[in-house]
Amino acid sequence: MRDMQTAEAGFQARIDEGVKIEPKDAMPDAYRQTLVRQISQHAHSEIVGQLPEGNWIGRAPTLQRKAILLAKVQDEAGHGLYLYGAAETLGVSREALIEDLLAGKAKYSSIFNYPTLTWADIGAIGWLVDGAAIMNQIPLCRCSYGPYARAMVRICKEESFHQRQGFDLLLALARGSAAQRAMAQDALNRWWWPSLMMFGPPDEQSPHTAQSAAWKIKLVTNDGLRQKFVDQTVPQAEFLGLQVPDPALRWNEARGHYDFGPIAWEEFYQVIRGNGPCNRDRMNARRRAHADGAWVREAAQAHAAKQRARPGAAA
Ligand code: BYC
Repeated sequence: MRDMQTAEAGFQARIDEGVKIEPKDAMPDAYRQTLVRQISQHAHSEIVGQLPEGNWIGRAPTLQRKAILLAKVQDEAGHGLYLYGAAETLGVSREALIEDLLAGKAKYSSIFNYPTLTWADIGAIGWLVDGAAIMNQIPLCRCSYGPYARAMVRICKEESFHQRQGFDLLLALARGSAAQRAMAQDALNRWWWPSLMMFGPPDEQSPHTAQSAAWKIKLVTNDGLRQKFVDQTVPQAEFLGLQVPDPALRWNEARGHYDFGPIAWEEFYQVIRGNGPCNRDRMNARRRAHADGAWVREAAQAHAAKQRARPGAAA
């Protein structure tokens, strides 16, 4: 018992000094489990996150927009793969993580349980959802676990392109006809509050924040990031000429931040319990895609096995 306490104190001291933890280093089991939980949820979010946008690839209004959207959705698949790779360095298998997702045991981001009803929603996802994702992920580039922090560097670069393409799409609509402006406004109305929920529950209701902050997995709290996101995004909405759907939103000179209205946390908890508008559709689509891809996985494994069995192949 005393040995364990000494080991944990030693581990915490390394974290406090800013040392990066690497896969072969000793680490408390709870640290490992927290990372597996967070990184795998993050990976699942990237994979499920392809569905709402993928829904519009065949309906993009121009060839250029279609090429951009296709590239963005492919990037999200790549992010999922880097993140599953980062989780595997903690001793879990990708297959087991994916099984947990398909069995409905693992979470993915609440935001992907909302529908994409119009083309403007693609702009709103890029601008708001990727914007919120970057806000959360920039600090993760400095988190204590080396493979996660390094995966985040590339992901953040790509998310930054995603955010800009979303803003550019909405700018085109905002400068277009009255009907296009109305479509952009309607998308902002529907995506604003779910985007604020992406940062997770308020700090005082967040069971994991205190420990994750001590381990430098979380460098900024849920509420801290949410406030930064509001402060950054409101002037962008003004530039677009769109109205943020919050009558309580106002600049607070004394705080140097925007004040904003109450978030409907009951909706958030319903969504993460599986009762959002699209939870069932998303999981059914994922399960179907996984089953349809079985032959590709088998072929890839058979090819790898054949390569390994070649005379002269490295043992
Ligand atoms: N949705 O104590 P808390 C993207 C859960 S995708 C669902 O604050 P934590 C993109 C939380 O898991 C963006 N569940 O937890 C892709 C916990 O439940 P469990 C994904 C949520 O972990 C495609 C419980 O609520 N980004 O970039 O300290 C296209 C209590 O919460 C949510 C990441 O995953 C939610 N929104 O903090 C476009 C970033 N929020 O596990 C974009 C990495 C909370 O005890 N993750 N919960 O059952 C994180 O930074 C943290 O995990 C969170 C939550 C801030 C999300």
